[in-house]
Amino acid sequence: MKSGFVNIFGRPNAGKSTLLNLLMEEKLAIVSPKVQTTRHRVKGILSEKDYQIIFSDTPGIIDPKYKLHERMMRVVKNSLEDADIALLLVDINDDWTLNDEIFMSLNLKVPAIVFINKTDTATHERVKGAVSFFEKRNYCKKAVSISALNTADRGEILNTILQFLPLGERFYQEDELSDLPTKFFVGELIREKIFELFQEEIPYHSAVVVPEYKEKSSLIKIRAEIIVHRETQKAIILGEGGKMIKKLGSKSREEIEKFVGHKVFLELFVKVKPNWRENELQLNEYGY
Ligand SMILES: Nc1nc2c(ncn2[C@@H]2O[C@H](COP(=O)(O)OP(=O)(O)OP(=O)(O)O)[C@@H](O)[C@H]2O)c(=O)[nH]1
Ligand SMILES: [Mg+2]
Repeated sequence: MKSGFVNIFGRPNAGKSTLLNLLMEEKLAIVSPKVQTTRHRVKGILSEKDYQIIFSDTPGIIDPKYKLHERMMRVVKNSLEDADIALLLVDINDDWTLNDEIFMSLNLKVPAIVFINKTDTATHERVKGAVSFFEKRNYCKKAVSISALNTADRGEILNTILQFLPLGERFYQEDELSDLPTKFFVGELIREKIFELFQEEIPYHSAVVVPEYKEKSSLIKIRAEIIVHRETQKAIILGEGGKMIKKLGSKSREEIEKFVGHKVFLELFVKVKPNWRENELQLNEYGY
């Protein structure tokens, strides 16, 4: 039996959350074309007959500008400490040298596999170049080119990881998928729709909390609050005559129903908390 923690690191937008979802064959982590989507560590527990892998998706590595960012980078640091294997993810179209500098600065003490992602968007030559660039690096045990959007790549990715996974017993029950409560995923799915529907600073100035999640016989009743910095942002989220929040509500509800496999009644509220990203108490309250 093999078992261990396999934590995914990389720059924002490299495709870390997409990779977690591919490996889990389940949408556990939210994804968007915008940077800095992920703010938490999201564990995905993959249990098979002869192995258990506890994957962790982490926030993209950045220079922190706000207390929120500092908390996000703390998540990265904690994930570095308990990893058995580090998966370093690079967008093939990103600056390789910059990625390399970041990977070196992590001072990894565990085997690292570099996955060069989004190879569906690059030429064969460029892919070969990236593999040979990274496989020469000291921290890199193996460099593999992948596309996290291509389900056909899942088998090879898993086989590569299994080569480095330590022997050991399971850490979690076989039927556990994650260590986070359903409420967390509900909040994240709403946040994903905020990334999809709103532009510029709005997704970055928003947090979502779920104070109520009640299972009734015929449906699940959920109350969620969207926290923003300013009244003007609240007005944008509400939209003219409440048009936007209605759209956000129905898109979120569809995703949540898919996730929980049940009919959902979702109520959304918008609250203004100036500068919540810099407020320790509010960051605690919102789960960061
Ligand atoms: N073409 C292509 N797009 C991809 C691939 N993998 C991910 N993407 C896209 O890249 C964007 C970013 O993906 P995410 O999974 O959110 O990236 P992330 O690394 O988790 O980003 P942060 O959470 O912001 O750090 C999304 O639009 C994905 O659909 C891939 O293999 N090929
Ligand atoms: Mg992510």
